Amino acid sequence: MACTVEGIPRSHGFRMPGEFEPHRGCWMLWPERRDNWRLGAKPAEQAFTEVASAIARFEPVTMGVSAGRFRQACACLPPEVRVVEMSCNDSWMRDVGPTFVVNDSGGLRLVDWQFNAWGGLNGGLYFPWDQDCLVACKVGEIEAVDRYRAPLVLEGGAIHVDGDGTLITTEQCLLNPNRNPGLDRREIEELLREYLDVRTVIWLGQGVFNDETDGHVDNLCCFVRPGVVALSWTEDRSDPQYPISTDALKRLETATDARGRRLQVHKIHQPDPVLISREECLGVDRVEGTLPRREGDRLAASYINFYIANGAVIAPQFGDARDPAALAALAGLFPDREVVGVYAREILLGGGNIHCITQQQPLGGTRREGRAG
Ligand code: KQY
Repeated sequence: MACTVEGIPRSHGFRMPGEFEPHRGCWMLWPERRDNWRLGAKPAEQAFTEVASAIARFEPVTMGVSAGRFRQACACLPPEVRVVEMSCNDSWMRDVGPTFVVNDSGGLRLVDWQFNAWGGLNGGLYFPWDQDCLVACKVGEIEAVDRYRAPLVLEGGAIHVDGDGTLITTEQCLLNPNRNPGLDRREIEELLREYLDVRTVIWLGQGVFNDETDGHVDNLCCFVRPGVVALSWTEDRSDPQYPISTDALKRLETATDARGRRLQVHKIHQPDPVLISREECLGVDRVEGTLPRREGDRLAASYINFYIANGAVIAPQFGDARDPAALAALAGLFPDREVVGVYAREILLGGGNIHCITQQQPLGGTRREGRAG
């Protein structure tokens, strides 16, 4: 059995590793909501199966599935994907799952954040979210990993770390009054330091235009390795994304990380605007309290929302003319990994992308040379 650990990870020698560090495997959740995924979630299930299959070529994948969908998910997924029964309100493992932390002697624990469905009753995306709140704990029980309960509303997609003391996030999300209204920037930074063992927090402003998560950083910018980030970009000055990306660029170029390095920023041009079609929005069940899908609404499409697996990068594709350039850019940034594109429009229609539906479980910590205490 796993237990709840009193105290804070930093003082016990635990830190959140970068996603590019070695993994034990990847966790996902099967699409659940008919008021989020169109056509009874059939197209989404196909897309989730493609993502799981792509990742499973490189590391073990576990899919959590609610009881009612269990047999059907088993029939869809390839045998190399482990399927476990796990209730959830929907399928966003990045946000409802644990954040794993490691220490230098092979220990692994997890941080179980507070979750309020991206804003609770003040702009949240659905109600209720009681089952989502149990997911991190259930993952810990299955893996026998002890957990810290963090007194902070935070989704995994709201942060990226370099594993070397630096975290990036957005003001739009983490300072949003619908997450932690009682905490100011300094108090939030202190909790991030304590629970993830980071020393430097780099604040970007807004997330990707129209991102319904209130601007998760994982759709805008991520670490490729310490000192190097990728940023979603547009050259179109009339696009509402332009001021967002230029502001982020300015902040990244003037920031220094926890080791005093200047960041190298690589721009990856976004696809042309992706809009919801009439047919797509008609396929979604309308339920009061869930963010409605409307014809013509722009989706927050970005190539940054990729998953880094052992030896691979699994990247979203949109059927856009810029898809090949994005894959080539990622191949240049990750020369030692295979870059695998997965057509991800169906995931985007649900409000996120590949990074949002995955959560890495790192290998237990290994001693890394040169790491400052
Ligand atoms: O991390 C994410 N992008 C989650 C989005 C939730 C969308 C619910 N419609």
